[in-house]
Amino acid sequence: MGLFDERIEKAKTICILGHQTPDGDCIGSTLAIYNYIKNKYGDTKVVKPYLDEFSEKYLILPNADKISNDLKDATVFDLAIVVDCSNVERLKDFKRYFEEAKDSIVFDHHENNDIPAKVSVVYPDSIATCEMLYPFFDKAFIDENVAICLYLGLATDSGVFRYNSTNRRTFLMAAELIDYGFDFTKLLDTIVFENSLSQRKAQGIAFGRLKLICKGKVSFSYLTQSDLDELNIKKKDIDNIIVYLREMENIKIAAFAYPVGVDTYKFSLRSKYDILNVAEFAKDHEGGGHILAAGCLYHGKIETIEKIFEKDMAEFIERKESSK
Ligand SMILES: [Mn+2]
Repeated sequence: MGLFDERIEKAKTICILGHQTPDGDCIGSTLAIYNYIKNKYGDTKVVKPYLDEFSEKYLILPNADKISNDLKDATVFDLAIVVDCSNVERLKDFKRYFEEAKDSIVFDHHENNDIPAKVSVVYPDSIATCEMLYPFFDKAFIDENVAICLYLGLATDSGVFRYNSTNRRTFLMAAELIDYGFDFTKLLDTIVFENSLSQRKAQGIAFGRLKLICKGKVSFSYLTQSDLDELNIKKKDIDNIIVYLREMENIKIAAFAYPVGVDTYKFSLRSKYDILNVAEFAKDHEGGGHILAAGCLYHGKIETIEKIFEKDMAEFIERKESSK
């Protein structure tokens, strides 16, 4: 029995936690583990997945309705399993469940993971947390419900098998998973490609403001809180805008800013080149992430922040390009 099953075996109550504003890999990992434990142990274990609010489109995943955002559970869990999250602060208020738990294990592929879990399984070379998890599962208990969740994380974190981090292992795993027979076309249409009318309108506003900065090397746009209010759209519904900003010719980095508090903007960053490690940029601005995808914070009015960001980013690119 592997280290994962061993720890589950010993626990009667288990919580599963992931990073704030959970994405496909985070939700996929959470539910893959939930469904796996249910398959293997039935109702002999109490398993509670807790995540921040996420888009309803994820309800296509089996048992997504079991994920709770309740912060008042009095259970002190025997085991906390943390997925796809590099820092306890990114667990937001759910970190209490982690800190109180008697045992803990973290599965993550972010660089610089510093979660003080009893067992840390961190593979920065892995394309997705779902990819890392797969070999830890006892194959006898993987079914369609586990496979579809793992597939989602693998597909979303690889940009649907397009990012240059995609490799032979990614496709081999995808091939094994689709043999379980779920509808992967419907899955990706629902979660990745289809948009609501207000999402399209938000994209319209962001595209209207789109500009090239840093001598054409960076595509940049933003949405404000009043944009979100007017369209009655939530932050979780605008997380794909950065994807479109990245899909532009001749740029090296894409940046998209959106409000995360009063006069505080989160900048989502995507790089097209390894030498422009946006995680390194983000680390200097209250953020973090991966080489090609990261996020950071700026405080102030967007008109001011935009100029400061452009200056910081221009310096960063200059420094990196001159030292290569
Ligand atoms: Mn991930």
